[in-house]
Amino acid sequence: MPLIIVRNDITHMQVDAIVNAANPSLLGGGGVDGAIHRAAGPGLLAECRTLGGCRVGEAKLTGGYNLPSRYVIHTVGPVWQGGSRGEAQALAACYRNALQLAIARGFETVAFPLISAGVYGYPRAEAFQVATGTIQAFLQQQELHVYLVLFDRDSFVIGAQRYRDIAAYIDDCYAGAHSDPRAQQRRRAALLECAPAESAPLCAPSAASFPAAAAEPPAAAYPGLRAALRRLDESFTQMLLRKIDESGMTDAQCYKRANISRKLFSKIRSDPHYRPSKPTALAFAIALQLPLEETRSLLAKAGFALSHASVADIIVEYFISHGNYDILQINEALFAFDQSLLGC
Ligand code: AR6
Repeated sequence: MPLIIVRNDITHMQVDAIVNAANPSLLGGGGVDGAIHRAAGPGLLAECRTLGGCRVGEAKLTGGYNLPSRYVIHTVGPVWQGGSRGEAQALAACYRNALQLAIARGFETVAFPLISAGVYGYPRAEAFQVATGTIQAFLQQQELHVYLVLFDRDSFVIGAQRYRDIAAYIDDCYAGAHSDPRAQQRRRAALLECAPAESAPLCAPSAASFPAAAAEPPAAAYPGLRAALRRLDESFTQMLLRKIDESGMTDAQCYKRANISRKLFSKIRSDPHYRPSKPTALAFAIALQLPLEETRSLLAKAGFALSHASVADIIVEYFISHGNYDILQINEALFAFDQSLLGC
């Protein structure tokens, strides 16, 4: 189900199918079309000649030849003519038809470029909105991993104003976290006091610091341990399932909002002691619209914290504190600041 935005050359994507932003002849061209034909080799052009072209908004399938992807879905985006000539509908049709073709062929992973946003002149921010909106709507009904592959490093995905706001928020948080020189001195002094006198490697315990192989089960060797283990706090999985029930959402609504695949969610649900990655735990906090304190509690269940030493954490905190729980927008911001995305 997830939509994943990545910065890459689409010809390097190892997926079931990459999508080509072609022209109606399907006989090659510049931009991503040229790159795909170069990487696939002459077999691709030979197969394209048999297809009889492709109309705007339609999608046709070929093999991937020398590409790492098994197939190529060719689609033709609209040429930008000012926006009032049905461009948005035509562009949305490109994504929908390519996605339907992928589902019909049983594909699990598909990668799209930003169709029409190059030679065809569609304004990039608007092309991006059509792409993400159409893919998201499709993924509400279908299970598929969709990559939106952006070639250029660009803040357009979140808009200049929001980019500036988040950058300012990050600056403030960093300033807050790093502007107390006395605290910094105390931390340094504490670190120096703990430093080993000799040049023993930090954090690498010597063999002698491990107890010899236990003759009896560990819990029996430490009185009270078994009882303490029975009093374990609510686990991540337990808290997650409780929060889903309290929210009134179904499981499927929750994992879809979290941009998490059904497979991963099933794994988490069936294991009371599952340890998710931090992006996964955060994605659920966002899907459940947890306020900051509860987000911290859910993260703590998985052994993580929200830290002002992490740009990604500050960005997530920015969105939560602004009451914005749209995971796509959060991921767009993380992408714009070169951070790992939530969910997946
Ligand atoms: N990987 C990912 N994205 C890429 C790559 C790449 N290797 N190369 C370019 N892009 P365009 P269009 C991005 O012009 O606007 C061709 O001549 C690029 O930065 O390839 O639909 C066809 O034959 C941009 O964001 O496609 C048609 O005549 C996006 O891909 C015409 O161009 C689309 O740019 C189609 O124009």
